[in-house]
Amino acid sequence: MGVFTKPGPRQYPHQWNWDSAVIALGYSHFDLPRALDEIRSLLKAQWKDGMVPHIIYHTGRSDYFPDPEFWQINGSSNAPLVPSSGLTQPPLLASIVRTIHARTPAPDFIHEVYPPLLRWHRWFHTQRDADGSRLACLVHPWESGTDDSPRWLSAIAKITPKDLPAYQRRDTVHVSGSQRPHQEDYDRFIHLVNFFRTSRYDSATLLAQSPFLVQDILTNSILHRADQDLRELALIIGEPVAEIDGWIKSVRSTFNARFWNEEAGLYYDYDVRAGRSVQVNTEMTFMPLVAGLADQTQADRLVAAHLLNPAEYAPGGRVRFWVTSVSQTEPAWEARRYWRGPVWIITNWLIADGLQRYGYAEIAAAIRRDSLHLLRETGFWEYFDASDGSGCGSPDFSWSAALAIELLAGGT
Ligand code: 2M8
Repeated sequence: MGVFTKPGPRQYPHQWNWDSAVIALGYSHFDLPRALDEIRSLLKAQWKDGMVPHIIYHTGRSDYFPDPEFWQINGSSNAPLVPSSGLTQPPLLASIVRTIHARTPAPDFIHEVYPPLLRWHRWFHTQRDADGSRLACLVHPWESGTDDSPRWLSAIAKITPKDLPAYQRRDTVHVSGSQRPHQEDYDRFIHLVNFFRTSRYDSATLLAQSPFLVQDILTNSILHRADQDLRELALIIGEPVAEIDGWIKSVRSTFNARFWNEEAGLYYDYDVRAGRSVQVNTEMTFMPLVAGLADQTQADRLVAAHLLNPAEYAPGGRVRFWVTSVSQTEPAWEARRYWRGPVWIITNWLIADGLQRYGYAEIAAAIRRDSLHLLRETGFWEYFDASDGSGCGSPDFSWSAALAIELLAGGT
């Protein structure tokens, strides 16, 4: 679209946060200026408090719902000039910027984007810190990037939608409803947005009162890895690192106590509102490997007992391809409903990266091979049925294409 790239031509006609980070990585292989522009247009919508929003509507309304007006972000004094959503998404960006710079040095660009990146990370570690741990909280399943995951079912089941604004769902126009969230869950998503806009997106109110408040292993792993990459960017341009070191130290000292379940040998999300661990086995359990947050014994258990188990994740039983997004042992597992079981190229890429760090190069290679096989045989789909490899969701999906380039170039 000139300065930004749609995740999918019809289903997702605006700019999305973590999609754009990955898309920029794809562009960087053949058009560096275009990659940097993608990142610039994402940061252009940064809120005054530092949040980088999850959807940016550079081109105004479309047939996507929620439309820009629905968010009512002007109720907040922090809103940017560009229309955006009032939520964020997993902060992959600092890591992507570091990777791009490592391949093709772009020091002026680092000078340009370091301050907004630092402010975004600071926002996560302060405005979304519910307990002084520096772990980030999410207030909506959309912020997790995996909104339909069964890991959110117990938390959203407690939400009873009330006084819902009139709205017309559009996500089932271009993609079959059987591959999209259930209607009762969608109503809960809208109930939450309605609460946030009434609260004028005030962070303190959200932390105190949002009916959905979780500490999530995907976001916190990505953030912790991104903090380490942000630190490297700071050193490149001679900026102080003490504040970042404080976040890194604090998260390292609390992450395992909060998320690791010794009995199951799995990482679980934590429902802050309910004050308990969410004992649902999804592929997010492997994400702490991306950030170096597991010790080798934990990593070995995750791999031997879970990743290699055909009853859970390994190809061989019901699934033929790495890595089903949810363990097949979960009652909510579904082959084709999004974030309930299908294979996603973005999470495959992240898991392979984590495995490589812990000495599992062969399994990492198998996951990358399966990813490329699915893309080659089926096309650039948004997600794939792990049992037969067929494509689901949006066709011509941008991060699938971007990661095909990255994987073919041998990137990890
Ligand atoms: C999906 O989420 C959007 C809402 O943000 C949707 O369902 O309409 C998720 O897969 C999310 O991770 C992704 O960023 C977005 C665009 O690809 O689609």
